[in-house]
Amino acid sequence: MTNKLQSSDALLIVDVQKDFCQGGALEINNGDAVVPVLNLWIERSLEKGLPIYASRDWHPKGHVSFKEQGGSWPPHCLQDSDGALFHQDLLLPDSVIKVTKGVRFDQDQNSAFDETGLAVHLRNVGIKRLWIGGLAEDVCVLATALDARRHGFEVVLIKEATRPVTDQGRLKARKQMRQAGVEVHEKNG
Ligand code: VGL
Ligand code: ZN
Repeated sequence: MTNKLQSSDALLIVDVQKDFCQGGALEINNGDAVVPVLNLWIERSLEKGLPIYASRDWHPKGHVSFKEQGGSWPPHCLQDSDGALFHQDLLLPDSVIKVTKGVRFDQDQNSAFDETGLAVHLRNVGIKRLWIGGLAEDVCVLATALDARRHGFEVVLIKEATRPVTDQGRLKARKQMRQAGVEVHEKNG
C-alpha cells in the first residue's frame, strides 16, 4: 500500500461532533484525541487539493435510535443543538462538504452512504479511494468503511484518527473491515 495521498483520493471525516467527545451526550473514551490527527490530514489533503468530506449525525427529536424509543443510545446529535456541532478544534476548511445522516424517522443511518447519494457523487467527481477517520470506530466509521467497499471504493482507515465505543467493538470492527479489504494506516508520519 502506498501511504501517499493521490489525486483520486478524498478525506472522509466521520461524525467528529461534540456529543461524541468529552462531556458530550454519547461520550466516546478519548474521542477528542482524533481531532489533532485529523487536522494534520486536513492540512495534507488541502495541500494536495483533495476534497474533504465531513459526515454528521443529525437526529430529529425522539429518533428511533434513542433508548426512550427502544433504540440503543442516549439522545445525541439533535438537529441544530450544540452537541451536534463539529468539534470546536476541528479545522474544517470552507471547502468542506458536509454529509448529513441519521435524519430518517424509520431507521438509523450509521453509514454516511446510507441513502445520502454519496457514492454517486464521489464517482461523479472521480474519487477512487477514501481515507477515513472519526467516531465511532465500531459504529459509524465501521458502517461507512464497509459501505464504501461495497460501492467499490478503496478504503484506508486512519488508525490514529479513530476511537471506538468499546475495545471489544474495536476488535470486531477491525476484523470486519480487514475482511472487507479496508487497509489500515498505522502511523501518523
Ligand atoms: C454513532 C452511535 C449512535 C457514531 C452515531 O457516529 O458512531 N454512534 N449514533
Ligand atoms: Zn446517532
